[in-house]
Amino acid sequence: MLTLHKGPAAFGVNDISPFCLKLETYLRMAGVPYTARMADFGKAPKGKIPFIEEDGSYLGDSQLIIEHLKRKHGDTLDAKLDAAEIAQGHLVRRVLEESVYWHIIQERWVSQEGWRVYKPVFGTFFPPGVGKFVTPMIRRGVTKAAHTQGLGRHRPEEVLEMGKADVSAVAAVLGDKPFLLGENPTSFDAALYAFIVSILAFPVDSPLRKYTQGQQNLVRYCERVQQRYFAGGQK
Ligand SMILES: N[C@@H](CCC(=O)N[C@@H](CS)C(=O)NCC(=O)O)C(=O)O
Repeated sequence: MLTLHKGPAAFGVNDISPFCLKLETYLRMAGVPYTARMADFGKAPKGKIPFIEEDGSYLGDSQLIIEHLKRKHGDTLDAKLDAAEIAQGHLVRRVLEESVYWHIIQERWVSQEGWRVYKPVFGTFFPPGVGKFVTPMIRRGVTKAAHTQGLGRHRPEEVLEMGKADVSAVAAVLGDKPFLLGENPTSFDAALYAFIVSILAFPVDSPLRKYTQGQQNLVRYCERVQQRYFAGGQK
């Protein structure tokens, strides 16, 4: 049995980490049995979450884990995709993971209002009493990382325009299809759901969240995926 090491559920979704939520969504879409537990970063092979444990071995990185699971269990979700569809899915996934992710970081870690809401939830990673002391230090590190990545150097109105451009591009690719690439879910939907719902669910009324709420196809898509794969409740 596979053990998924993940973050806590919050804000009505199964994980505060979009990468953990992506992997958990994939596991559910592909029908891979698993048990879930709160991650201990000390055991993370790459120092990040999610990671999995199988027969005493640990593997990190959501995408490397998905590739491993495809090899092990077969690839029912993506088997029928042609090269152009795989390329389109890949591009959307990379926009979500490499760009939209940093907007989520801005909203939760850098913004004062976001941090006020996020801090106590993130603090649940740590034993009682410890979170209060370590989270400000971690916040300084994350804010520095946002600066190094580049998004953190821009003015708020510039950041917003960049975020809106990403969200509207993703919304345009989805269009009115039930799933990103057509009638059926593929592995790329795990990323689409995880990153967009992470913007929608975070309960701070930021301009980017309001903009995303205005993309009705994305909102309905997240509701559909949540209903189909997470209606049984959170792990
Ligand atoms: N490429 C990795 C990214 C995972 C990632 O960035 N996870 C974040 C949480 S959402 C993390 O563990 N950050 C801790 C750190 O960067 O030290 C994946 O796909 O799993």
